[in-house]
Amino acid sequence: MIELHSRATPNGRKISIALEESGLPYRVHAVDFARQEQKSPEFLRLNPNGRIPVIVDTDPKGGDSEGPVAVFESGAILLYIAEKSGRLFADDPLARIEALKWLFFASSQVTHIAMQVHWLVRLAEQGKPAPHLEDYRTELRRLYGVLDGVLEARTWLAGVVYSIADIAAWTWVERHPMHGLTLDRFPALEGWFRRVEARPATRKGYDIPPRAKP
Ligand SMILES: N[C@@H](CCC(=O)N[C@@H](CS)C(=O)NCC(=O)O)C(=O)O
Repeated sequence: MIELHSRATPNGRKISIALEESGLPYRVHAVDFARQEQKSPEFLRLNPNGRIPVIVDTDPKGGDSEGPVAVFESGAILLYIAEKSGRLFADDPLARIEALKWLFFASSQVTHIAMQVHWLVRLAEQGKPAPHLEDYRTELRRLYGVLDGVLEARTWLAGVVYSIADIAAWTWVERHPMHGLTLDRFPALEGWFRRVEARPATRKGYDIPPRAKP
């Protein structure tokens, strides 16, 4: 069984969406940021970086480990889910490299620049200084252009197979309205965005764990 410790944020959603796609059984543990549960000693034993998402596989197969395995960093968790389920990743070695290229691009470039924009927009909303917000927005728009370029000739980021690379990029592109951006100038990206959005697993995984009603 996979135990998912998460929250419905862009990085957390990557994992709930991938788990829904994978068909693997899992149980959800909502992490309460208001109570700083992600910084508790118990959580830090799972992820010393004190951030969600984290999974604990109580029944890992392969490797030398006999006990549960904890995995943190959304990109590593996505790979773990793809390997364990045999889904969301191509079989052919070259196609796997193609998926890895875009998984790393999404997990590093897109995720980190989008996170900068996210936090700066939040600061601006609170009336606080948000230095270099426009610079980060410009860079995020440039990254949208890179995604748009590759998607002009393909259905999914890695080619014909829907993969963990698509999920890793989608949850951050999904925040474009909050980030003050549109997809209007990126028709291929917009088409891909709608295709991922329409998948039943995306719809279901998006609200896992459900946000507490205010
Ligand atoms: N590089 C990490 C980033 C994880 C991350 O930043 N998670 C955020 C939520 S989206 C978090 O836990 N924030 C709470 C905190 O920083 O205390 C990953 O991809 O898993």
